[in-house]
Amino acid sequence: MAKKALITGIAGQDGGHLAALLHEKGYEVYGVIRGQLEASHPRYQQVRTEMPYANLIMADLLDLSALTRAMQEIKPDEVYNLAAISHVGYSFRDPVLTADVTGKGVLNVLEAIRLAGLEKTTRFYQASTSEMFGGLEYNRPETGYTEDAAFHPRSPYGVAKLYGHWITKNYRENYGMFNVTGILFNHEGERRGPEFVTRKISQAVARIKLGLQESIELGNLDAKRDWGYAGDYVEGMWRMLQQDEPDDYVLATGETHTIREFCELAFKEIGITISWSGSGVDEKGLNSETNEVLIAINPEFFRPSEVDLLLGDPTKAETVLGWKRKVDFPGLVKLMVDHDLKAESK
Ligand code: NAP
Ligand code: G4F
Repeated sequence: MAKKALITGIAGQDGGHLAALLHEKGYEVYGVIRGQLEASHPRYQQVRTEMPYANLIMADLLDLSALTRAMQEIKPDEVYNLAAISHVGYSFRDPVLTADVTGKGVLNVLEAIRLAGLEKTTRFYQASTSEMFGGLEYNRPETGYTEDAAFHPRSPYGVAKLYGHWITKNYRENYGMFNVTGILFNHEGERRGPEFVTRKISQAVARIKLGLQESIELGNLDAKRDWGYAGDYVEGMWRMLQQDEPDDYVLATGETHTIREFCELAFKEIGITISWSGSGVDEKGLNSETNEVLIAINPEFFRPSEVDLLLGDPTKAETVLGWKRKVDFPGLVKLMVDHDLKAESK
């Protein structure tokens, strides 16, 4: 009998990669999406076209009754809780909704599993995040954050995720549930939402090359992130649920790069070298041959508090799970720009 997997947030970046992976592995794939499952709704249409094999269920993470019904009907072997308000910048603007969905939503999914009487049989994955660490100087290990590093979230999103992280571990201890947390560092790719910085840059670079846009406005160029490829990371999620015992794992590359470096590499893909001039909000990224302004700073994209540096140590995942990322940083930038050049040419 095929195993059944239920993915909340199947319409998101990771949801799409994970659904494809599980389908390939022979799972019956179920996905939770918001909305009314109207055939005419563009979001529904898109998911339907991309994942014709997936069984879609309408439910909101805020709706315990809908989640419980889904658990009772499907009786999934594995639940991957990927749904969240996941944009850090947005979480400062809507902290209450972020707490409800990204924090308490996790409790709703765990309770739905228990109410359906599946707490001894269903395995649960929680999408925890490197944002929980906060990147502050005092808690920053030189070789990267491990599973045991101290947390100090710097955004309403990070705080909500920390609740989700601990309630997942708490239910593991209280009820003996097979609950794992994946503390994932940033992962990107061709499915990344355009509101995140890497995709914003790769789309802009493609559009600039095609003459559809003149320049791009960004916020903090000096923040550093440990960026991997989402396709590699969903493999790690699956491996976590196949172990004999539930545990917590960091997935990361062990390298960190600035937004500035991402810009430089992305423009290099279309044959442009960026030279920088000015500082602070007046800094500009220029085409080094023509002096045309391609990158400008807009303080609108600054955050009230920033995570300056994220660097993860994936040693545990590599040794215990046998997981290893395949795509490196230049490979990731190239993959995204190539994809957007094709997409924007259509
Ligand atoms: P994403 O693209 O933003 O996807 C999140 C999904 O959650 C979206 O499809 C969204 O639905 C859904 N959602 C939001 N609110 C909901 C609600 N109230 N009820 C039901 N569904 C709801 O995020 P992602 O990049 O795939 O990340 C997956 C998970 O990993 C998230 O929990 C994120 O916080 C976490 N994470 C991501 C990264 C990363 O670098 N990508 C790193 C660490 C952790 P709509 O499509 O309808 O908006
Ligand atoms: O791409 P970002 O919005 O991702 P961020 O904040 O690191 O969060 C992502 O990764 C987390 C894991 O560490 C996930 F938990 C979370 O769900 C999400 O997937 O911003 C990255 C950096 C930040 O320092 C931001 O200030 O880029 C900086 N940045 C500079 N200009 C910008 C922009 N970010 C965005 N979104 N837009 C800009 O114009």
